Amino acid sequence: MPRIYITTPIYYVNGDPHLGSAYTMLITDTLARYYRARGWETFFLTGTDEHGDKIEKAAAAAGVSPKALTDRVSASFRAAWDDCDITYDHFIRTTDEHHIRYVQEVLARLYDTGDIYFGGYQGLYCFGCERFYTPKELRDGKCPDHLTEPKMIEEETYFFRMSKYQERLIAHLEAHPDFIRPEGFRNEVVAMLREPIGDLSISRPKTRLTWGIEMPFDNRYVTYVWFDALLNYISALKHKGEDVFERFWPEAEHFIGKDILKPHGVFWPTMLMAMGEPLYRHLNVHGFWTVEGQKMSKSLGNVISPLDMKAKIGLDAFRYFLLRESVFGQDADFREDSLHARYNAELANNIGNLVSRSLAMQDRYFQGAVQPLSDPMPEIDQRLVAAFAQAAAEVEQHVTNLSLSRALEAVFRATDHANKYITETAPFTLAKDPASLPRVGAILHNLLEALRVSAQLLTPFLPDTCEKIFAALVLPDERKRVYDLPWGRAFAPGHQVQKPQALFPRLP
Ligand code: ME8
Repeated sequence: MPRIYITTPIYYVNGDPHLGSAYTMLITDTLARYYRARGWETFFLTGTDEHGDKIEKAAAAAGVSPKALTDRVSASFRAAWDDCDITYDHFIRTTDEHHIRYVQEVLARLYDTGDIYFGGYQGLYCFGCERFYTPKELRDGKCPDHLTEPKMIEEETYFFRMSKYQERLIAHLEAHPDFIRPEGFRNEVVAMLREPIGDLSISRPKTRLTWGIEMPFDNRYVTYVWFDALLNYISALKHKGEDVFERFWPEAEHFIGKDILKPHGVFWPTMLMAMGEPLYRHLNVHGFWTVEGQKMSKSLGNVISPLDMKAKIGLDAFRYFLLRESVFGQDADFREDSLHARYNAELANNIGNLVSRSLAMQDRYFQGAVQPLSDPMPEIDQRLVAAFAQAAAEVEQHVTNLSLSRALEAVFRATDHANKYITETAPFTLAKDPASLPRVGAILHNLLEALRVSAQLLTPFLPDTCEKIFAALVLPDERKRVYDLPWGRAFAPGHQVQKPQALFPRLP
């Protein structure tokens, strides 16, 4: 059985879940649902990143201990993802005992092998990013992400001998051209590797920061938050058991936003090399969302909350919009008018309308009882079957390439075709003549099949909606999951389907 290990970044607990983190969660949740439904062994990990200066400062500002802050915010992240029906298999916190032990074990091991050593350091540090910047990486002397001037810091520190693995990483990228995807981000990492990457400072003196994992060989220092955080991808699996780790590593598909490319594209693979572990399969990097053309920020008051969106338009509509509107790897803009337009045109008029018209006619003309198909099928019916077969093939291809919007587009082309089939075959006119009722029954049977296949293809994207469609079709669980069930085999004549409920009421 094929296996996949899907991960999200672990989020800092100095903020709340928002459109950006929700987007990463929705992409990964959709993929986890997709692969699980197709019988892959799937492990889906998310969690919270809780150490470091940023968190210590946020706790001080809130007048609480770091532990109290992290407990509260981590729980609120978890609750938000639960409310969004994110089907993660494990939620890791970097303050979990098992994670701390694992980080210390790795540190001790690399210290013994000589890949961690003590030295002096001077550099420009951005506290927002929790990392040092080279002058070249700055824009007008400022951190390009936070637009603040980094601080010059001079201290003694433990280093991770990252430079030792630079050549091996370059060779790996050459041998695995899609290791980091899409290509633009791979090229960015390749460019970083053209310069000497140097060694990585991985400790912070307790005189400056206490909220971190203590270095096992020197209690005057805590561990740099990125060295700690990246290890979550392995500590979580080990926590579940050595067998789980053996099964899922290195089947990792990491998903991140473009802001954290360097830690994942340079620090993490070199750490894995030093640890003697195989590298992850892919680093999948998505773009950033803006809101009505502007960067999302608390001060602008334009932060979009996934739970507000759930209350406003429903979870599936929010999921649909984020997945349909963006191209993986590119930036996207969240606009109320696009959301409104897509909701009405695609959810209400296309799929919503197809479901309600088909089931309403089935109820009106046959009291919900399924009728036989035409044998042989007329050309127009065969074309409908072909449209859905094509959608199924395209979904598979696009999901594999992470083109989730194109996968959705492919299904919606088929449902659009089904709506046109209703107009062209006009069952509502035929039904006026009792002699035509067998043809009406066959047309409606085709439409029920169209609904079944649509729901099957859309389940990972619109889980709640598809559950409602399956419920109305009264299909047993095992038949929902058979992807190669031939057209016409799902519903025996006489099978009772139910009346529709409005899936996506039109927005005014
Ligand atoms: O970086 N558009 O955590 P973080 C799209 N703790 N995605 C966005 C976004 C936006 N406008 N804003 C944030 C960290 N994201 C570290 C990660 S992993 C070992 C440690 C998403 O809370 C996107 O996935 O700052 C981005 O990479 C992540 O949130 C950053 O989350």
